[in-house]
Amino acid sequence: LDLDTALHKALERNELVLYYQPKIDVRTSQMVGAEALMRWMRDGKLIPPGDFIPLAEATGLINEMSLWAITEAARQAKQWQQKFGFDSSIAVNLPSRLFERPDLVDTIEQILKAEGVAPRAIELEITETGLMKDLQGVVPSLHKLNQLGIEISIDDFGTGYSSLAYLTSLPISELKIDRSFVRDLGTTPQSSAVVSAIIALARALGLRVIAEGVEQVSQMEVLYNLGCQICQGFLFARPMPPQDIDDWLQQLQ
Ligand code: G
Ligand code: G
Ligand code: NA
Ligand code: MN
Repeated sequence: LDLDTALHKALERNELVLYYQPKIDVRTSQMVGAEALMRWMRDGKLIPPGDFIPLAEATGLINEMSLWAITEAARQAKQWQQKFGFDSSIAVNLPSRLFERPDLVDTIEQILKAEGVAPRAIELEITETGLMKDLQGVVPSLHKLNQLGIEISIDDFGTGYSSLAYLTSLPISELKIDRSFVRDLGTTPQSSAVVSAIIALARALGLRVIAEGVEQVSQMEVLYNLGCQICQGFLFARPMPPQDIDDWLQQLQ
């Protein structure tokens, strides 16, 4: 079985699973959201996304997989709402090519209706590079998603080439500082300059800002001092199966 065929079957056979990584407000240490990250349970082994997402993107299967991820994340959000009163959102990664589907927004709206969750229960992450690659193609859908009440986060921010002027007109809610800048915080002065500029930009545009890939207390402290209070990374929690998030939510009660 080649990998492509196996991946098609994986989707049919429900072998894909979502792991969740908490987003933490460092002032309170509380979970204020989570990012859904795909895994493939293949023959009892958990395959990381790096080993199958690139192939799925190359073949186009990623579109179907992403719609599955939205459905699964919505179902999970509903369950956490009912069990724990969870009222923040789950972020799902969307590849930019999914925006080529003219029915994308309707499809997402229908998924959320069918799962019985409000649009704000789901947040969509799209990479800066993916966004800028096809701005004309993506922007109309972003506006429709925004009108529905679904928030958009720009992932890996700082690694692409955003037109800053254009950014002011986009219906986005969050900038997610790329982990490469976070990694170099404290070692190269340029990275704290970039992080500081992104935070200032977010402020000026009235957007939330979050840092990903936070692994060290020193990184968290620099981020906090520069004005970024929401962090995601191994320092707080790895991506984990939903049962483990239950424990986090239980503690909040
Ligand atoms: O979970 P992390 O461990 O290793 O993920 C590796 C890469 O795969 C990241 O770039 C992440 O954005 C991507 N990825 C993980 N889950 C999804 C998903 O559901 N959809 C898309 N498009 N990318 C994902
Ligand atoms: O931006 P993207 O969607 O690619 O981010 C998700 C990826 O980041 C996943 O592969 C996830 O496992 C990884 N990740 C999450 N926290 C950390 C961290 O603290 N350090 C590193 N190196 N990777 C992380
Ligand atoms: Na992401
Ligand atoms: Mn990212």
